[in-house]
Amino acid sequence: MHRDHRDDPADPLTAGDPGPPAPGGARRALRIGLGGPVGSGKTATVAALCRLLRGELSLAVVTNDIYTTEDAEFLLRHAVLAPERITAVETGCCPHTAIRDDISANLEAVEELEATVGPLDLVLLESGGDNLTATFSRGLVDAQIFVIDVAGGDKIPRKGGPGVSNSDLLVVNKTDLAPLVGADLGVMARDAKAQRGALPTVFCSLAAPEGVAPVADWVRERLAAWRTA
Ligand SMILES: Nc1nc2c(ncn2[C@@H]2O[C@H](COP(=O)(O)OP(=O)(O)OP(=O)(O)O)[C@@H](O)[C@H]2O)c(=O)[nH]1
Ligand SMILES: [Mg+2]
Repeated sequence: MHRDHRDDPADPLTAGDPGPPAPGGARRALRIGLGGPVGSGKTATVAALCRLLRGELSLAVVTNDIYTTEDAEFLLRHAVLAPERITAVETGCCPHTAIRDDISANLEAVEELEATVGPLDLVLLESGGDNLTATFSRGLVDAQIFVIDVAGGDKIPRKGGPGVSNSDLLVVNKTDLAPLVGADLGVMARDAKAQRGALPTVFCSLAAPEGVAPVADWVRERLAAWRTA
């Protein structure tokens, strides 16, 4: 018999998960995961989202790095949020293990943030940079963004994988570099559509002012839907 893993309090995937929200999404913050290959622009996206949304939302961030806390330090150095709103998880293992298989350290980090700086509207969780197969457990995040970049080659959407094909939002970043690396954005758009069907894809350059705007618009839409769920 099929069972929703959220039903099982002993399930290691969801231990500590507060479960679905109360009507109006008031019980806890919306959790959005950002995954994608090394260097595609996940931290840059988190930083830009924080700068754009911090005036309108109560935000917090959890970063994951394998051996360091470098991404959290970057966000702290650039003061994108107050320091108490940024937590680093040092995974010490393959990044996708900590976001998919044993999510306890990340869940603990989110719950600690909710307890210390809450109530929060939104928690962004950045995965360590990984390959095309990384995905977040649905017990950890409510929605996931997969960030790729044009410098990896315009073949990446065609190669598929769960992040490219099934993420709730595919971000194709660094469009400013397309002419320099010979990436055809039209090909990337066509292949992304073929892999994703109706799921949304946005193209952006975080090197441009307000370049994160299409991602922020999508986050606002998700949050509005969460609040009325
Ligand atoms: N030209 C250009 N550079 C970018 C853009 N977005 C990010 N970068 C640069 O790309 C590099 C990697 O960006 P990060 O945000 O650290 O990438 P990441 O995905 O978080 O990397 P890991 O966490 O190490 O996997 C940095 O030097 C950024 O400044 C963009 O749109 N255009
Ligand atoms: Mg990063």
